[in-house]
Amino acid sequence: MGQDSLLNTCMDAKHHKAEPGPEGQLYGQCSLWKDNACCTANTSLEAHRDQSYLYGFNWDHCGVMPPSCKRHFIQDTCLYECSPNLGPWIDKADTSWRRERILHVPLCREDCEQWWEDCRDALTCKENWHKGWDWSSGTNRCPQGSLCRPFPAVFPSPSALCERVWSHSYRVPGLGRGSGRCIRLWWDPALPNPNAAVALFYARGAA
Ligand code: FOL
Repeated sequence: MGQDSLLNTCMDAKHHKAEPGPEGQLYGQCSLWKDNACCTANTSLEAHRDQSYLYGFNWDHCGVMPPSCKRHFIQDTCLYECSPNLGPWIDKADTSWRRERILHVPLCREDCEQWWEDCRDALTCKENWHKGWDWSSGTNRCPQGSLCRPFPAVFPSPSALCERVWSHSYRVPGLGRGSGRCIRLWWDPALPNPNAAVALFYARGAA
């Protein structure tokens, strides 16, 4: 694959647009991507809802997830649905609900550390949130035999959380935000998307 096809592209997944483009308004935390996005305005709104139509996923499967923690999962949803800069890490997926996935996106250390720290008081019953839930009620419930435990017991380190929760969508290579070599979940909304240059760097290496 040439480097151009890795840049400014959307994965072929459940809710992604065919091509990235400007969206006049994206909702809330997803507004960082409004200049160029793979998500529609409606997807950005749904990204902020509990048990949204996107995946019917229940963050509160072990009691209410603290808002300080939930905002990181919302931000992850925004990046996953909206980012046009994940091309170098798009991989085939053989699941019913998407043809492509992201694999081993190098997430900046600070973004992962803050996520883990802000989720210290949250509870979960599973390490991999992609598979193995009980969906019989229409939303994900903890499967029989899996107990709700504090996040630090399920995810002993920041990288354990970021790498394992979504089946290695991310890796955390220990690169800092300033390196220009890692993907950021958060940035100053007054600045342009810093991840475009990161994708360019990795697309060149992969070409
Ligand atoms: N964020 C990131 N960074 N990467 C992702 O891959 C990602 N994926 C989702 C949300 N945010 C993400 C989508 N989440 C199921 C569970 C979670 C989910 C999508 C679908 C689900 O239906 N799980 C079933 C198995 C379905 C199947 O594999 O066919 C289950 O057994 O629980």
